[in-house]
Amino acid sequence: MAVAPLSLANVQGDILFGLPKQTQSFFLFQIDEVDGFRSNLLNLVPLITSAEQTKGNITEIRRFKELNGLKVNEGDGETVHPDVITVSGVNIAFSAKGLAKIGIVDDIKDPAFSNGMKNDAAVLGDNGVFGDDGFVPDWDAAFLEEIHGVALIAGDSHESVDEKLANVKDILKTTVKEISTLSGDVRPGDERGREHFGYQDGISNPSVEGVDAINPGQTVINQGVALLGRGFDLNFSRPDWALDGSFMALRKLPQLVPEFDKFLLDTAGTQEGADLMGARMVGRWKSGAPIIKSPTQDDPALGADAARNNDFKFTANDQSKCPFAAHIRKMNPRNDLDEEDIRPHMVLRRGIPFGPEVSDAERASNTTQQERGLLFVCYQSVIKNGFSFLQQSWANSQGFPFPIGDVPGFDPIIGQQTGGGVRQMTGAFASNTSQPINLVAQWVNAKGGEYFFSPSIPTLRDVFAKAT
Ligand code: N7H
Repeated sequence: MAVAPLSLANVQGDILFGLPKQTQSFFLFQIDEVDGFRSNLLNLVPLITSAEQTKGNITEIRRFKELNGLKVNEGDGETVHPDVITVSGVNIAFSAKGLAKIGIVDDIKDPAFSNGMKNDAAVLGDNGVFGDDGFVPDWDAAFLEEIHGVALIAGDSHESVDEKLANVKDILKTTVKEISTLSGDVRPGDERGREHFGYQDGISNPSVEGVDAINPGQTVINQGVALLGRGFDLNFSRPDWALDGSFMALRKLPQLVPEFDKFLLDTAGTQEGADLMGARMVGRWKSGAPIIKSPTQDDPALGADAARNNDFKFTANDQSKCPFAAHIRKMNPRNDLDEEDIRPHMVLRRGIPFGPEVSDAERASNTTQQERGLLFVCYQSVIKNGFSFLQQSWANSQGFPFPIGDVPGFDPIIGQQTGGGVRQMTGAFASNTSQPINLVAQWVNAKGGEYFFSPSIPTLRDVFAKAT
């Protein structure tokens, strides 16, 4: 049967556009009472924000920002200015155990989803121990529990998000048990849009064919790389109810910010050198300017210009301007690989920072005392092509992107191996790119996560929910 053209009204908003957010909560729950839950879900469906609504919200926010000369973020959802536009959105997604609990037969054919992220943790390179019962990752207790689902609530302020969350809880009532609620916030002031190491985030996301406008340099992906049951994804013969859903990978990724900064300063010797080395590790300066276009100093005008900040390619077999292992080169090896070999691995990133700003005491002692980092979220139609592949086969693989010459080493930001051990990369020193550097510590250490399925709104209403 031919599939009807994509309707944005059917898809959950976070997938295709990213729910606009100043703050976001992730309500992780376990389903206690199945019939009650399925019938309450019917009442929750009207609250679920579609891609169509999200697109409308983003258009409104952008218009406001342009009129008021405020910075527009491209790519990773849109940040809302607090107290100006009131907007809050709700999405919901289920783990494989959650589907089993409500009696949906998991014939979706994604082994990583069906096994859950905990069973992927060793392969992903997370810290942990191998015991009699297999690998136990060094994760927060909440993520070691059986998680059935997550409600995502994003909005302009804590007030509106808390109100919406109370609304959701009120609808689901006692049919669910709260496991934990994670909260993230866009960083304050000039750090808006930046992750905790200080780099502008949310610049590069692929454009989904027929869905959004294309910025210069942006890769266009087939709808089936993001959504199940369409285009490229038709290769996987999914059940009908999977159409227009997407797999969501959620990761809690604490970052050791003062430790990272100290490493850069100690290794490079001067603040200027540290800034350059940090930019070479990320592949962009803190402003977002790509180092391949501005190799010796930051260029904030370039970083802020959506027409130019994503319009570049790397030079194959050459890391003089940008290391092979730089985070954005590992994650999107433009020109190291043919574009058609990169496209199936592209994900839609929708994360948000969490935790407080670094305090004076932490800066002075070069030691993290309060947990902060990234609540990383990405969507894809095949987990082993998307998140899991990027982490395992590109970030953690020392040879990737397999240039002629120097061995790239680990992605210095997220590359990892279970059991620790030495992490190295080449290309960190601009003056001698073949010189390997010992990365000494790992500054991002996963503390949990799960794979979820974010169903279409019709599937939520007609298949997952059930009147009693
Ligand atoms: Fe990354 N960082 O601060 O260094 N990331 N990331 N990421 N990331 C990107 O281009 C960061 C993580 C991707 O198309 C930027 O939007 C941090 C995971 C991809 O050119 C910055 C963490 C995975 C891209 C960071 C983290 C990815 C990307 C530049 C964890 C997937 C786009 C801003 C704490 C497995 C590449 C931008 C492209 C960009 C950082 C995690 C993937 C600054 C701190 C786990 C695909």
